[in-house]
Amino acid sequence: MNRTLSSQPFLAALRGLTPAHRPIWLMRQAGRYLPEYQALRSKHSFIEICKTPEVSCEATLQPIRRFGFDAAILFNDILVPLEPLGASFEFTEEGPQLEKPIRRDNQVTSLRRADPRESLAFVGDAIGMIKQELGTTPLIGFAGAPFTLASYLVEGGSSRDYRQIKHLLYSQPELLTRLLDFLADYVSDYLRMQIEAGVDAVQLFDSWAGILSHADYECFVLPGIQRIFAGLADTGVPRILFLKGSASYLDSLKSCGADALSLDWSVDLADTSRQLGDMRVQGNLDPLALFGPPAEIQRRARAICRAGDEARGHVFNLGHGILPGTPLQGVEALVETVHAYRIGNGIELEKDA
Ligand code: 1CP
Repeated sequence: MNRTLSSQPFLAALRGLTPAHRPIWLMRQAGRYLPEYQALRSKHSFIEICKTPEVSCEATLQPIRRFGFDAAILFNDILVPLEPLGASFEFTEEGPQLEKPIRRDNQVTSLRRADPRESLAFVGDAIGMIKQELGTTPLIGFAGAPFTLASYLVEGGSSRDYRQIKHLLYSQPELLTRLLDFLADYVSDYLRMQIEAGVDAVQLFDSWAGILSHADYECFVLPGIQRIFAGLADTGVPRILFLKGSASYLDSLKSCGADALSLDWSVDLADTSRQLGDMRVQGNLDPLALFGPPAEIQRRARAICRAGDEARGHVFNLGHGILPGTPLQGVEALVETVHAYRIGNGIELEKDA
């Protein structure tokens, strides 16, 4: 089979064309649930994997080799690009930690305006290497969205109640806006750099923006997302937005400028696809469903594929990242089911028929 890159199922679905089969990749598909990733981690720290192009390339390819996903995602983390700004996270057992959380005016002002082409050259080098190895499988580049990045900067790490970022929003909204604007510029430069290095699609991860009221989402978050996506329109590269908790903001998200919206499991994929009209969708199996029996995974995967028939284009994914400890047989059952599903009529063909 000599298919060109643009007719690959993942890119075809994102362009609203009919793919040869339903494409699937999983958020966080490289990582701790894979024995081969654990072997890599026994030799390298997480940050070393991110910063060493050969090793990042290896981690990126591991899930493709094992499961035959329809897209690879660059192995890195949303927090690594913050280091050149002067905010370097340590990745500990308890999660990412920042020594000095950013909460004061002068801390925002003193964030450095770094050029990702120079300070994150290792990312461009990794992309070049991965593209060489991948052949016709598309590569996804990514960045954290401004609000999620700001949350990590202000909280200093993960958070249970988002107390600090909400405190900033309610007490110094203009300071939060300045921080978000700064991050939107930086993320735009960083994604453009990844596109120039060769990625075939980009995804913004806004894992934390779902904690806001509708009005605050529209006021603080949406403008930055729109600016980032509009700024990349000339590249022609498909743009995906993942927003955990997007159900509350669907009306606003129609105008966010993304080609596709990655949905969590709380929404009905068919209804949401109809509401979104021309926008393509990605999702939306609960990552914990993969811990269930294969027959139940199959049943739920088929239901999601059928719902995806309602969309202008559907890329199968989880509703959030795959969890450490996920059984490999669960992932195998999922990929097999999604690939066997036939678009439009829900009939499965016999393998090799
Ligand atoms: O110990 C280890 O090996 C590190 C574990 C790990 C891994 C494998 C971290 C630390 N990050 C990653 C990889 C990663 N993170 C990728 C790689 C590509 C892939 O296979 O998908 C991507 C895209 C991310 C994105 C990411 N990092 C997000 C957005 C998506 C999401 O899940 O919401 C977030 C919020 C992070 C922060 C982060 N980095 C690492 C951890 C443990 C966390 C989450 C901590 C928390 O809950 O706050």
